[in-house]
Amino acid sequence: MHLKNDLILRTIKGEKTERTPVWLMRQAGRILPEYRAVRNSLSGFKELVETPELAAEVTIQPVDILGVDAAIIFSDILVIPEAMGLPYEMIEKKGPRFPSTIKSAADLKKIKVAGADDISYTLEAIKITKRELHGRVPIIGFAGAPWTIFAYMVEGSGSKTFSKARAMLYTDPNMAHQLLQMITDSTINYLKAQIAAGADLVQIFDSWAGILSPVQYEQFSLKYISQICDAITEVPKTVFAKDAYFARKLLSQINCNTVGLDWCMDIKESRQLLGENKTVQGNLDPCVLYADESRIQEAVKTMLNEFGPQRHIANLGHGVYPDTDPGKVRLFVDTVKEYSTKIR
Ligand code: 1CP
Repeated sequence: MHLKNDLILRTIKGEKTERTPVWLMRQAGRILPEYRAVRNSLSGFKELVETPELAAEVTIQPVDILGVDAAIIFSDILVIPEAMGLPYEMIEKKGPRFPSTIKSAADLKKIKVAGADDISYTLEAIKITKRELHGRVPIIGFAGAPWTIFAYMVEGSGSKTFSKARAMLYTDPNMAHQLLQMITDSTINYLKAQIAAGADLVQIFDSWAGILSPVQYEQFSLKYISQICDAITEVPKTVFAKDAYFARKLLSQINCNTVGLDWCMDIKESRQLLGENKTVQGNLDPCVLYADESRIQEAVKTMLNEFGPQRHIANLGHGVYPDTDPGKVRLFVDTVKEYSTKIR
């Protein structure tokens, strides 16, 4: 279907655009009362993820209410472990938990490489979203980076240190590589199926990139992200490696189109390290949105001036925090739209 708003896709190609495109990581869910209304009518998060009509509804809400330039499909990175045979629970107000985890080589025999059929609910949600959006904005498909998924499968939940997951890189690196390869193959199958269902671009979230040493990052994370980027040739790819400031030079060399920056990464230095062929995304501190309106506008303008008018997709430096006022998010979006038009 013809896209009425393809600003993001044109920006990714390096074309001159009339303004800077904008969306927010974690824009679907979390902040909107309209989302909570849908969510509270159900047994929990998983039911929403697994009910395609409702997942599509909350995917489209931010497009209608916030005016963003893309819809990101409502799902979670943890659908991949579940599809591989390691189910998760989502504990209210606490986060994900895996009743069983990967501890030994024997555990690898109990899981498999996931195929697209194992996550049909999200694919169906993308198809419905595509139909209902009528080409208003592109749809972003996504997956976790293999290292970040590995971290949850071994650790069993969120963690400050992910010490079980990191320990395995020393105690049994061969097994770690086997698991990472299985996750990578599953992720390629899944992303290709998302694209076939209608995703116009895809983002890989490496939320726990920053807890590895630079050498480990190259061996245990980037290697697999790079395989995914090489395998996905159908649509543009964005890699967001949170806290991996040490990896920016390496990221310039892999086959992705866009690199996401968090707010601790210097914008000009990142541009230099990434080179002229990458589009960059980010990177306002999500905490800016707790400030008063004039400060928010000021911070957004400073950010836009630093990135410059081309090859920039405006976003936060991580997901929007759940208690952010949707009015402030709307102000962020509107300020990007207005001010970026002026600096061309
Ligand atoms: O915009 C969107 O919200 C789209 C859907 C989306 C995305 C892109 C969700 C829904 N989760 C994610 C990605 C995701 N999930 C990441 C990568 C991005 C990031 O770093 O924020 C990670 C690490 C997760 C894992 C996860 N899922 C956590 C973090 C646990 C930890 O280690 O601290 C949590 C709390 C979830 C639950 C979750 N996922 C999504 C929502 C809306 C929720 C909250 C559940 C609810 O109350 O409804």
